[in-house]
Amino acid sequence: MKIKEVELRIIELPLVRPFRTSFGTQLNRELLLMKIATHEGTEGWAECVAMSEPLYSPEYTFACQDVIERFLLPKIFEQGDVLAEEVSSLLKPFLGHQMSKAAIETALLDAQLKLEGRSFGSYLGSTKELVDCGVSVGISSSLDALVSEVSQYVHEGYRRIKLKIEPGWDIEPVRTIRDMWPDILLQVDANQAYTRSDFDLLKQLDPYDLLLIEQPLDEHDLLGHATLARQIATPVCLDESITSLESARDALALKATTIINIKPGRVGGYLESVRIHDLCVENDIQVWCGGMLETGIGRAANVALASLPGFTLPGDTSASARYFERDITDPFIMIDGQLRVPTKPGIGVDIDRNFIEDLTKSRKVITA
Ligand code: SMG
Ligand code: MG
Repeated sequence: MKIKEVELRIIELPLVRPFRTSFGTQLNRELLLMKIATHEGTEGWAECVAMSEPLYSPEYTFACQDVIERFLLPKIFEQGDVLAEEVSSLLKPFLGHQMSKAAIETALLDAQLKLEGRSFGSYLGSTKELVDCGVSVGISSSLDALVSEVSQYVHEGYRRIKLKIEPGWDIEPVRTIRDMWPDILLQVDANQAYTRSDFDLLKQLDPYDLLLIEQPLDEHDLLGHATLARQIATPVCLDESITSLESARDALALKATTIINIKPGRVGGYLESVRIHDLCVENDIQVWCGGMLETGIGRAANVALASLPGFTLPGDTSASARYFERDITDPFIMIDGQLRVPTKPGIGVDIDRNFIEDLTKSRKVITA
């Protein structure tokens, strides 16, 4: 592919309800959209999943725009003709910035697959037409509010509930939800909110038959996770700590994780995600697809990824209505707890350009 120009646009969409995690509360989803126009005549789209502040990971929207503009795109332009499959090795000299790199690789892949007339799912190795959906439930203002939110999701058909937890909001909410729904698939996510001195507390989650506990400790504390995993019955699942195939391999070897949450942005793209998926399949490790409050663009690609055979647990791939009143693509509608994998060429969604225009905070076009 030969890139003609790249459009970087920061948009902001209101969330249908505030989303509170152990690191903060979000009312809106600000994100960076990328559109790549190629000399071959196709257009590729991607969203960069970084948040507006460096709280989930070191990346944040404006820094992504900066690194993309200042370092990553010039390197790609220098290459002239470029394939999506070459992006990660071309950008390897620049350390970190996985979400920014993932956006470039994904937009190129979208453009490339549109030219080939091939869908994202078919290219990645999809084996399913439908994927099971879970939903991530933020920290609530009260147990009553939590019960009412979970109850709504259960009635809508979500096949798995994930509760965000933090010190002071853990055992009690889990007990409440487990007592009300004894059979539902239930898991928790701490986003690094605990320390090595909290193991006794986390052990108190053992009776509630949780599928897993996601990222209880600091992202760099693999040894702490391995120690915790030996002391509690709930399986430990890493999210923030897994930033590449190598880190996944290390975490598995150390037994710091027994299940992996794959988020394409966090690991540098969908191609690295497939490599991690393959590693997990070889080692009989369950995987599921994480979420970053994506719009329909990122969701479409995630749903395609989640349809690979190793994704055996429901993902944080919820319906558009879970996040936004109105999505920037044709909405993802959940039927019987599942989303349909797009089959049109590329990412395979129709983009609502007029709506994107209304949501735009800044726009920049960079010519190759
Ligand atoms: O996309 O449904 C979604 C959000 C899922 O909880 C979710 N993501 O740590 O897994 C996680 C968080 C990261 C984003 S929180 C703002
Ligand atoms: Mg998580």
